[in-house]
Amino acid sequence: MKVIYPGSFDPVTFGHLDIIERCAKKFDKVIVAVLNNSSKKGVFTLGERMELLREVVKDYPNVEIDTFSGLLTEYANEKECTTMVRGLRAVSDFEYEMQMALVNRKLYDEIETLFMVSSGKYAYLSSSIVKEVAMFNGDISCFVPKVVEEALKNKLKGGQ
Ligand code: COD
Repeated sequence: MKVIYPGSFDPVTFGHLDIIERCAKKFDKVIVAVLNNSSKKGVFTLGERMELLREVVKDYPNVEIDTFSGLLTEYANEKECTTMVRGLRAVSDFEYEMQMALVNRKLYDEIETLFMVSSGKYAYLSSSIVKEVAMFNGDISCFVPKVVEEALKNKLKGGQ
């Protein structure tokens, strides 16, 4: 079975990676689909986010890094894949995730969203928290892979 794991990944954290690794073990193919959103400027460019993801999943041959713009349901249709995976950290994620799953199914009735519960040790982790800690020179080594830590430090040094 093939699944799509969509998101912003700005940048990828150990929380995302945990979901990707668990999916790679359960499914034949995992497409990590990075949103290309020209109206919302992230810290990392689309190319940088994809490059970091490629680096951290390089040991998983069944994981592909791709990008999409516009509606996720249209992308899913193009990819002939009707199963989405989303991570659930806390009750606070649930409302947004439920809304998104229902809207997606309304747009494309074959779409199913599978929720994977976060590993307890990453349940507090988000890309935004990591960026905030890094901005104040906090230690982010337990939140993101080394390559992401370095890329984020370089970004912030460059004043971007
Ligand atoms: N542990 C477990 N899961 C985690 C963790 C963690 N620590 N951190 C993040 N996750 C999960 C998130 O819950 C999410 O499932 C996934 O990882 C990606 O997270 P983000 O934050 O990188 O990505 P999002 O949530 O911003 O992605 C939103 C989309 C880009 C998927 C969404 O906006 C979208 O599909 N946009 C396209 C337009 C569209 O189709 N809209 C209609 C749908 S409502």
